[in-house]
Amino acid sequence: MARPPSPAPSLALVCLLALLAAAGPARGQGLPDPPSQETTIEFVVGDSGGVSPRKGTAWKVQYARGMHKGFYITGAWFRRELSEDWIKVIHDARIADLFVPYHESADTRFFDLTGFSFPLAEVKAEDAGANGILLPAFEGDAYPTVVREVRDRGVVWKDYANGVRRGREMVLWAGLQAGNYMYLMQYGFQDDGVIAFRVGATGQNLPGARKQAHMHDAHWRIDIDLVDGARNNAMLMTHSETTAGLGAEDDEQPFHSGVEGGIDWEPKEFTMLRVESERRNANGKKIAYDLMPLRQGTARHKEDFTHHDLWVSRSHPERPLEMLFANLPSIVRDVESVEQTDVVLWYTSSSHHEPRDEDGKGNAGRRLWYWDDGWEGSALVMWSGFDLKPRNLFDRTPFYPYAPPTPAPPADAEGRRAVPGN
Ligand SMILES: [Cu+2]
Repeated sequence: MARPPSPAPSLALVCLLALLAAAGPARGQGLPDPPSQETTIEFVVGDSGGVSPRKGTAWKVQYARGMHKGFYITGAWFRRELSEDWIKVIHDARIADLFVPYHESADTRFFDLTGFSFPLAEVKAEDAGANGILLPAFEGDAYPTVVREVRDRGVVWKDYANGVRRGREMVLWAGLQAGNYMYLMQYGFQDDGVIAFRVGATGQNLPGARKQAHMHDAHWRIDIDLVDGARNNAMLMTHSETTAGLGAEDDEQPFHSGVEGGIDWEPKEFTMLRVESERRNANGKKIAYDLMPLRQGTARHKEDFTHHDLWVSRSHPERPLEMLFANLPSIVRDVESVEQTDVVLWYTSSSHHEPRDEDGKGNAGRRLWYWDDGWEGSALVMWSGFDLKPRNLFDRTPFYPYAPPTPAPPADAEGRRAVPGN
């Protein structure tokens, strides 16, 4: 049972947050928006799967940190095969805001990204773990803030004929030091072309409201540029099935009748967004990516930018308010086309934080001021996010050891070839 915060802790909280916000960007972090950096990874076919001359896949990723932006992606390109050219997937992908409304106090509704000047936290060897490295500090920064890990992500296929393959991913992450709280901003670039977008909420519960339940809404903005970013189509995928019959249908339609807008995620429809390019794979199918939600629940608050879960808009980098999630209802008001153009996907993923004793303990640590509760402990990380999953990007199962193609039979003098079975 949560209790309403008393006036005194609220005042202390405001003072603490103001101090933290003021102290934030100066400490060890120089430029407000240092230049992007780049990292690459090659996932080689190796022993378990693949036929010569297939060598493997690769990612090239550009990333940055910035004021009111946290840690974000400024470009991502994928190679289906090491000998092929890069295929562009992402122009810019970021958390546009972190909105944290508390359940019981009307004035405790934080915009943790755009409302404060929170810095990225320093990372050390113990952050990186056994399979990680610290990426070089951004220009002007006194310490590194980004970890790059190469993780085993478990089995990606297993079948009766050709054994099994374990997948890998390159994970880039950084912590946004949001006052008492910490957000892990994480992007996983997988060997099969999937990008896993995750935000983890951890750190110390709010001083003055340690036990008060609240929502951590991550508002994502994905400017996808698939192959040719100026010519992408936004589609809506739905599934329909009732308990009255045995059949079911799946439908693909232009998103929101082909124009900007916001829609709701419907659990029984398996709602997802699809972005199609004009380029086709070897089977003649359009190369696309699906935005696949991973959800524990759907947050709705008074604020109108929380009234839908999935939005699509047209990219307008020249408009300064274009990056603000809270401005989305205005951004889509002119209902521009989202067909054959540069589209932006917006998605909200939420973690509902109901405090528990595992989050920490009062009267356990040093008191910072007279009425301080002497809190010690850290809320265990809670994740939310989504996947961007390729569709018909490959011509066949990645890393599967298909047999080499059967050589064509010799042609006769007229150029005719014998057809097997005839
Ligand atoms: Cu929380």
